[in-house]
Amino acid sequence: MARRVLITGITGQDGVYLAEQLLSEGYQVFGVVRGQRSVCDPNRRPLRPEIKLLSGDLLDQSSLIAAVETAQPDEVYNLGALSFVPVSWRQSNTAAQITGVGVLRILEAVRVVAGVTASVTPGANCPRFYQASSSEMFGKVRRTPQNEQTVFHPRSPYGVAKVFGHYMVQNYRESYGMFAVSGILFNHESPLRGPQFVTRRVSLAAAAIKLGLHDELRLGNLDAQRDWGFAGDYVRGMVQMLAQDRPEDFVLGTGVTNSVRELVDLAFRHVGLDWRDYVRADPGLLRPAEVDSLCADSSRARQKLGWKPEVSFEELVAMMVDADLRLLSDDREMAAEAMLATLR
Ligand code: GDR
Repeated sequence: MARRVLITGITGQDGVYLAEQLLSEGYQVFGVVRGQRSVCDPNRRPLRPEIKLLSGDLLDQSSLIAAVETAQPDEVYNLGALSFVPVSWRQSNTAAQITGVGVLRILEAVRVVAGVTASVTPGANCPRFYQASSSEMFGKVRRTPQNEQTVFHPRSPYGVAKVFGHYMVQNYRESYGMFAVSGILFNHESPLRGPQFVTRRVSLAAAAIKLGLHDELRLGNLDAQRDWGFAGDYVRGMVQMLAQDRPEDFVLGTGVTNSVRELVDLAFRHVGLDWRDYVRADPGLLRPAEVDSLCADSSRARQKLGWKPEVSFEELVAMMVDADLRLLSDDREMAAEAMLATLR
């Protein structure tokens, strides 16, 4: 019998890569979607038809119980969230409900359907659970690099909500003996990244300007520094975390930090342009509180999981710019227009 997996956030970047990996390993994949499929599929790759989509919402407890009952999963990955950090200031309550309390709802759905109570044998017949925790939880860091022991100091409602979810996972593990783990993932990107995130915004702009479709790029904080890796490497790590003998949290990141300025320089140089001729700082894109710099210490994942990132920052940027050059050259009418609109 094929192993069964239920994924929330299946229409997002990580959901697409994870589903592809698990399908290739012979899993039967179920995805939770909110009534309708995501209309904005940046790379226009439809979800694989083998995936069974179930209606459900992280805001709605009973819909999650129904999804878990239907899927009868061996594993659950909670990748659903309001993942664009700036939105979490404008919709802080929704961010808290989806990104924070949503974790509790899906954990509770798993626990209730499996019939696990504090008095039952720990972990009995209960699906394994993966939570997408985030380096945004570290926020204002005093120590670098950051690992599983680093103290959290989130700087956005998004980060605060992720901390709540992170501790709920730990609490369900300790209260019920569930195999529930959090992967604390640093920024991970790909050609499937949504156009609002900085790497994709830059790769789209570099490609569009090169092709004469656009003439400038407005950005916020050029000094922000992130540890950027390739999403395909990170979903591999998620799967490895659920395959361990014992439930444990892991940090995944490259250990290499670059600034937004360095990202822009690399992307524009890749298409033979000087970024200084096109990039304009826009104070309207600054955040109320910023995470200045992040750098991962993923030595525990490297030792215990044998995980390591395969794609360098330079390769990642080239991959994303090349994909956007293809996207914008292939189809100037439809998808390209929608993508370009995000730069305006
Ligand atoms: P982040 O990703 O907030 O780190 O969260 P994002 O790409 O949005 O920002 C990274 C950094 O770039 C700076 N920046 C800009 N960002 C955006 N989006 N647009 C701009 O124009 C711009 N100019 C400068 C930001 O200020 C920031 O410092 C991502 C998300 O995927 C989260 O869901 C996830 O949890 C973390 O990564 C790990």
